[in-house]
Amino acid sequence: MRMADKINVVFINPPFCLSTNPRLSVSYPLGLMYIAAALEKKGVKVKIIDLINKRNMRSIISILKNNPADVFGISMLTHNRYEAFKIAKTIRLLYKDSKIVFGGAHPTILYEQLLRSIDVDAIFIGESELSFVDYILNLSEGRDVRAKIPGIAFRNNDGAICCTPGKYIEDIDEIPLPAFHLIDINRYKSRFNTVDFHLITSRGCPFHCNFCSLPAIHKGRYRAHSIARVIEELELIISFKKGNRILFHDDFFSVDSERTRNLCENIIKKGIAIRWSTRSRVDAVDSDTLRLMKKSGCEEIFYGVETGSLKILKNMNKKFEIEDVIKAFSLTKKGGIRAACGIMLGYPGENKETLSETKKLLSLIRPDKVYFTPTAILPGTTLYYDFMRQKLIDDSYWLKNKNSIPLYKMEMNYFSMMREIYDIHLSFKGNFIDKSMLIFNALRNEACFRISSLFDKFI
Ligand code: B12
Ligand code: SF4
Repeated sequence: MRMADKINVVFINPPFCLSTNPRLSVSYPLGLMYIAAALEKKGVKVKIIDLINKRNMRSIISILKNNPADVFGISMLTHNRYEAFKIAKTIRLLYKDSKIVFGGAHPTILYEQLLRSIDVDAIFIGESELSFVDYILNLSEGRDVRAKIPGIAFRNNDGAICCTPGKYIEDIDEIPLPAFHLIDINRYKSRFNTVDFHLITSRGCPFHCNFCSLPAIHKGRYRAHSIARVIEELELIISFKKGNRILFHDDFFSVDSERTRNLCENIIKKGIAIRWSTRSRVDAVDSDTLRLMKKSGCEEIFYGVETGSLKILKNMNKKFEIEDVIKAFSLTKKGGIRAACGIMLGYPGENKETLSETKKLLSLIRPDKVYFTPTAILPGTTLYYDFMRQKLIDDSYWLKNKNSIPLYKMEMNYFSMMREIYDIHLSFKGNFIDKSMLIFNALRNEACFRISSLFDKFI
C-alpha cells in the first residue's frame, strides 16, 4: 500500500516586516513551490500558506488552526526570522504531535543556534527538493531516518546536535517545475495588474564576495538548467496570461555567455514574446551577447557595482575593476538595454573620500536607475566573521534583536551620507521625467535609510 498520500505537509512562508527595504516587491515563494512540486510527484498532499503580507498574529493563528498538518515546513530568511520563530512556537502549542521543520538561507547557516533555542524536529540545509522528499516518504512509512538523509540537522535521542553533510543536486533539471497551482497567482499582481514572474535558470555563483550570503549557502557551486527546461518554464508562465514580464532571478545570470546567447536565440526562434530583466556582473557582458539579449526582450540589467572606490571593491573581494564597470555600462546602454546599478553604502572603510569616488563613478556611467542600500552584515559572510573576530558581534545577535540586521557604524553617519546621496541624484543631468524619477528615488532611498535606522542596529 502507498503511504505517501496518508501524510500531509503544510509549508509556511512567514510574514515579512519591513526592515531594510520599504520598496520590497511581494513575490511568490519559489523555493517552497519547487519542493512542493517534488513532493506532489511522489503523491504527498501539500499546501503552501504564504503569510508574506500578513501583519496580525491573531489572523495567522486562525489560519494555522484551519490548516492542520502532519508536518509543517517553515521557510526563513534572516530578515523574517522572528516571525518564523513565533509561528513555530504557535504550531507547537496547537499541534503537539506534528513535526516542525525549518529551511531557507538563515537556518542553513545558523542551524546549530536554532536547534538549541527553538523546539523543531529538523532543519534542512540548503536546497531541499531531494532531502525533504526523502524525509517525508520515510516518515509516511513510520521511519525516522534523519541521520541518513544528507543535509539535515537535528537533535538525536540524547539531545546532541547532529548534522549530516549536504548533497547538491547535480542535474537541476530533475527538479519538477514549480507548483504554481498551489498559490493564488493573482495575489502577486503589481499595480499594473500584471504579475512579475520570477524564474531561476541556474543556481549558485562561482564568486565569493565578502558581504554575500551565497558562498555560505551554495559554496561557490554553479549549476544551470538546460535551455529546453527554461523554455518549458517560460511557456508555462506565458500560458497563465498574466502578463509577460519575467525576472530572471539567477544569483549570477550570464556566467556562461555562450549559454546566455543560446537561451536568447531559443526565445527568439520560438517566438516567445517576453519582456525580461536580470542581474549580472560587469565583467561578464559583451556586445554580441547584449545584442541577442535585447532582441529576445531584455529591457534591464542590474549590476552590483557596490562602490566607486577601488579600495572598497578590493575589501569586498568583488574581483572586478572600475574599468569593467565603465565598459559594461557603456556597452549595455549602447545595446539599448537599461543599466541599473546597486550601490552599498557604509562598507567598512567608507568615508567622504570613498563616497566622492562613488559619486564620480556614477556621474561617469550615468546609470538608468540607482539603488542605494546600507551594508547589511549577514550571518555566514566573511564580513560577519571579521566583525566576530573583532568582538563587535556574536551569534546571540540573531536571537536577541527580533528581525534587526546589523549595520556598520562608520566614520561618517548615515544621515550625512543621505545628504551626499541627494547630491548624487541631483548631479545627474537629464530631461524633466528622468530628473523627477531620480528625485523620487532619492526620497525613496531616504525613507529606506530612515526605516533602517529605526529597526537595525549599528555595531
Ligand atoms: C530571487 C530572490 C529574491 C526575490 C524573490 C524571493 C522569493 N520570494 O522567492 C526578491 C527580489 C523578491 C528577493 C527579495 C529579498 N531577498 Co532575496 N534572493 C533571491 C535569490 C537570488 C534566489 C531565491 C530563490 O528563489 N532561490 C531558488 C530556490 C530554489 O531556493 P530557496 O528559495 O533558497 O529555497 C530552497 C532552499 O533554501 C530550501 N528551503 C527554503 N525554504 C524552505 C523551507 C523548508 C521547510 C525546507 C525543508 C526547505 C526550504 O529548499 C528550497 C528548494 O531547494 C536568493 C539567493 C539564493 N540563491 O538563495 C536571494 C536571497 C535569498 N535574498 C536575500 C535577501 C536578503 C532578500 C531581501 C531581504 C533583500 C532586501 N533587503 O530587500 C528580500 C526579502 C524577500 C522576502 N520577501 O522574503 C538573501 C538572504 C540572506 C539571508 N541571510 O537570509 C539571499 C540569500 C541573497 C544573498 N546573496 O544574500 N529575493
Ligand atoms: S554578490 Fe553576486 S557575484 Fe558576489 S558572491 Fe554574491 S551572487 Fe556572486
